[in-house]
Amino acid sequence: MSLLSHRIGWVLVVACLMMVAFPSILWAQSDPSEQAWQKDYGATHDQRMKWWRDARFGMFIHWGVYSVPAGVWKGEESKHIGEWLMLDYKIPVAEYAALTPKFNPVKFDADQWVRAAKEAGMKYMVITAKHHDGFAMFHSHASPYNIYDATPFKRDPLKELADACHRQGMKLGFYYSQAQDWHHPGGAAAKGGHWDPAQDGSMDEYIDKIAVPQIRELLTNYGPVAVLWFDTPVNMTPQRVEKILPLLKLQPEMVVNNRLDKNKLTGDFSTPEQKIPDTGIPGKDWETCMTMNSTWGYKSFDHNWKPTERLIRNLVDIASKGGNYLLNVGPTSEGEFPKESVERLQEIGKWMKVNGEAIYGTTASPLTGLTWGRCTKRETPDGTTLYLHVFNWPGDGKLVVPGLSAPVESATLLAEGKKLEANNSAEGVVVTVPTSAPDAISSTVVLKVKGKVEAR
Ligand code: H79
Repeated sequence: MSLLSHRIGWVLVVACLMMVAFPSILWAQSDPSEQAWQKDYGATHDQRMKWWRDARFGMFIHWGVYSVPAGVWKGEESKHIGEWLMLDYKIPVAEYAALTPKFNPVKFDADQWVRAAKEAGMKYMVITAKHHDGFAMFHSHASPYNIYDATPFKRDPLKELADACHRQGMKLGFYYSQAQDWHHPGGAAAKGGHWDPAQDGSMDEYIDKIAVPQIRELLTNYGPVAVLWFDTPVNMTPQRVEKILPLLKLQPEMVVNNRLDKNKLTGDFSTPEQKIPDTGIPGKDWETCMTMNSTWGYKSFDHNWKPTERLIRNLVDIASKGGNYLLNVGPTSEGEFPKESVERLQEIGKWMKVNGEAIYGTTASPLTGLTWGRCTKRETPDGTTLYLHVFNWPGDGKLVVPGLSAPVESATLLAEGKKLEANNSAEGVVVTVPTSAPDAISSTVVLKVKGKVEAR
């Protein structure tokens, strides 16, 4: 009996040592879904997500052969998102494919795109490698329906972009429509299914012959891939998902979004589209993707541009809830960003140069319901820094942080480094601020307090 308990004791000691030496054991046990989809990964979810959580801001790029019609089909202006034109008008496969000779984006300059993202303060970019129209924006050997083989361009923009990202220190991700493919036989189609017999075929064969080899190409031929972004898992059965999962290990540091399978069992982060969740998504990493006008793929007549103020305040709002902002650009068929996007990126960049510290590497606000704006947080070994993002500058020169009782150490205006007076009071912390706002869109007050500040 005592021998048995002795043995059990040793087993426990060894188990504890294992958990200390290999904490991923604990992590894998605590999250069975992750254990299932990424067993044998070198890095854990938290390790792989570190840069992504610090980044907070990225660029989405929707670029494809749909930039040629640019939302117009046979003289009619489509009411819907530009990259859905083929489904929208049920364009036969051959007729849509006849657009490819007109796609010659000679003005494409990868370094210029990366520079525009970088100057806007974005830390990563995710570009459509293949959207639902099935057209690959890279030199694929799995299908000749790609920009290298099927257009006069005869270049591989993803290779050029990968090299430019590498040169400029930008993380690169690929969007890949794994399920919907309106060109290759067997690919899925949402909303009513196929409209051309050329689309009919076995989806399993499509997965084997197109999706799997193309994902392998993307994860093999372009250097480090930081993000893989799947979309619309129409008819993605567990068996089909199983064929794609092993490929993810080709990039063991990569993070993956949650749209590979219908049940969202895989993925490192959630993906609210065109909306910001009211209170973030507690306990989850998430990224809001959003357009600057009303379309992802370029539409020549979409002038519904969001003002820069909206875009900056969205970024702040998202950071205050612990999420990332993936802001879209839809380049033209000549290979250029629309000038409205360039202007906005530059304006955001100007703001980020001053206020970036209050965004990068911060976490969700412990304070909510702030009438004047938002808050982000950074914990330091000796206390907490709260970044107060003030949208509505107080006319009376008193900025009140209601309910905050942690002892104030200092308050400064981030823009000028100017020291401000701040005091604890019965209603919370009161900061005395200049009468006019340093920035009409959002000004940052840096408030250092003692100890931790937890959400109430
Ligand atoms: O890639 C972008 C979109 O094309 C894709 N996800 C982002 C990132 C996306 N997939 N689905 N949706 C967006 C929403 C689908 C809307 C639709 Fe429709 C409503 C599809 C069919 C009906 C709009 C209206 C497009 C065609 C008709």
